Amino acid sequence: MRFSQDHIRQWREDGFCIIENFFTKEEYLPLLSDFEKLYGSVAPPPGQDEALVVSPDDENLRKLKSDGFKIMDTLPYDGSAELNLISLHPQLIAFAKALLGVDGVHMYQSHTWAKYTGLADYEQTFHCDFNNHTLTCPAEAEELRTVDFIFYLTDVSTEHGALRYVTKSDAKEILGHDFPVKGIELEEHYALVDREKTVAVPAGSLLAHGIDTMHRGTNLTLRGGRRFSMTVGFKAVGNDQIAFHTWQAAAGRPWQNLIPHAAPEQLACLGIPLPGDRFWTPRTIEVTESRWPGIDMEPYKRSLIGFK
Ligand SMILES: O=C(O)CCC(=O)C(=O)O
Ligand SMILES: [Fe+2]
Repeated sequence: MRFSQDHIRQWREDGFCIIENFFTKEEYLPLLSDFEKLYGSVAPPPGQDEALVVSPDDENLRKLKSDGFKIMDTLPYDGSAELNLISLHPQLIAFAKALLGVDGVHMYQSHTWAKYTGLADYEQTFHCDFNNHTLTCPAEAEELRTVDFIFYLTDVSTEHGALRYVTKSDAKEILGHDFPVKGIELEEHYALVDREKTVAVPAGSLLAHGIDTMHRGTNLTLRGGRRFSMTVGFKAVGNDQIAFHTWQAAAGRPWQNLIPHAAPEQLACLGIPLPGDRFWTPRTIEVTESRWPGIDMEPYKRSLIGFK
């Protein structure tokens, strides 16, 4: 296991926990060439790769903010099987289950995100992420919460747009409540900044938080700097309150980069029933096998044997 009881306790109490070097070099280094292929062409050229200085009344500000979200993709990725499988890494799944205290999880979000110095304004005010994950509010019951992972494929220093956060107890003390729907006044924002912690970590590190935590993105300031990360969300199986992507939303997406390479436990996180589920019959196995050439249906077939 790459996590401990102490990490789980920290996540529950503070809302955040960081595990440095969660992924090995062998796991994250190959993904750098995927990121280069996907985003290398948008990297600002010399001369435009310096810290962006924008004032709050810059009329371009809205565009510069939205530009920051452009250099992102959603699973399945137009890249290697390794890139497609990293957000379903068995240790990530195990950690999500342990944090939520459940036996089964679904992955409901998986993004790549490349940030470059000078490309966009990544500076954010303190916020919680629940607005686009639920129509109600963050849950209190442990198993109904969400696990939102961010992991980094490049080293992150304060000059690489390190995420800042405030622990739940500090946020409550400063704001006088833990009622995230209220929004943050500028004065409160600066009080949170005074108490913030910085996620400056080596490549391969993992940050776990939830949709009820106060955090913010910041600008990259190092000339020619880049920050490659992935954002991955898990919820308990059957938690219909939480959603982000609909994996089935469009035909023709590059699932062949993932499905034939994944184990049943990884596919189950996308909603594909585990072997032994009553969905699987000789016919559904045959049709699924011809839809996804190369998929290993043996475990599903073996689970049928008892049926016959
Ligand atoms: O990328 C980051 O460091 C944080 C971004 C963030 O919090 C957001 O976009 O909601
Ligand atoms: Fe956020």
